Amino acid sequence: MQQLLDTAEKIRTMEIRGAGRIAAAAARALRDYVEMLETSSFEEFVAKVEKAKSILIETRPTAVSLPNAVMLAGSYDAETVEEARSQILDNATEFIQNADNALDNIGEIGAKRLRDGDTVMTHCNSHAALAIIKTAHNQGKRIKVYATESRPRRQGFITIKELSDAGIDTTLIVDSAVRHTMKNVDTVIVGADSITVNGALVNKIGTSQLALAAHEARVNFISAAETYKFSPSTLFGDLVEIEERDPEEVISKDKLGDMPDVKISNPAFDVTPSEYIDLIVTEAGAFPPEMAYVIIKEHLGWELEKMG
Ligand code: RUB
Repeated sequence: MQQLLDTAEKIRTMEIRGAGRIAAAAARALRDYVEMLETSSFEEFVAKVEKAKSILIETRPTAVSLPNAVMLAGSYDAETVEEARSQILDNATEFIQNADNALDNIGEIGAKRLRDGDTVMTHCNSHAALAIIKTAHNQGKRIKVYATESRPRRQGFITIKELSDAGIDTTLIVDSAVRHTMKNVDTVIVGADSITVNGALVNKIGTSQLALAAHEARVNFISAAETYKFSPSTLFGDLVEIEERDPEEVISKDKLGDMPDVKISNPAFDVTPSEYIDLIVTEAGAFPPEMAYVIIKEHLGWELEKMG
């Protein structure tokens, strides 16, 4: 259990971050936990596995990749401990492998949308978005990238390191320079924490500003998202919870000084409506956001019928 708790803590504190990495880490933690789990009855096994799943799911509320990973990796239909254990080990291993392959496919599919000489803007740090940019670069296309700083946690610094290590022409901008810079951009590519059944994109705070500026400047706006980033529960009316993080991420109490009346708001994600999104690139193909229901139905197997 300690290892699973450690992973949960790393996800909560963002030592492990990004919807895809969170999902893979959770699937791995569950697999390792189940592999070693010793119980005296099937009922005890079920109770402990379900407890472990909820510990992982409760770490961060917005990225649907987390409950989807835990659901896909941790599913079983068995009557004995050994049967259930073996199914979970297989499902978790398959999830991790599929997630890895999905990134390669997203890179290949998305790179077709970039031309030699294109300038891309990206936000935060998304391995799916970067897979597209790196694949296009590896195909010999000359791609320039504007990467936003992404306050308050500055994940843009991770992005510029990854891009410059890959030899890609990279420029860092502050978040407030997005609209000013958009006139130089051909395509915006961002990741996804969740995509709702109506095709709205939930991603790092500020994503919707990129989308608005792209829309105004008639620049393409693409989200790169594995199919496990689509949210089945939105089909049943649930809203995606926007994580509100510690104000200390924005400004420390020391720096704030003597201003007890000042409140600080630190929403970690925002929502971009589907009308601002040209394309969602998944491992199963490139879809318009209006097709979100089909992805949920066909790739996550969560159909309306199951409500009954
Ligand atoms: C990360 C973020 C990323 C998505 C997609 O937020 O918003 O754009 O998670 O990333 P945080 P990926 O840093 O708060 O986790 O494509 O790597 O899954």
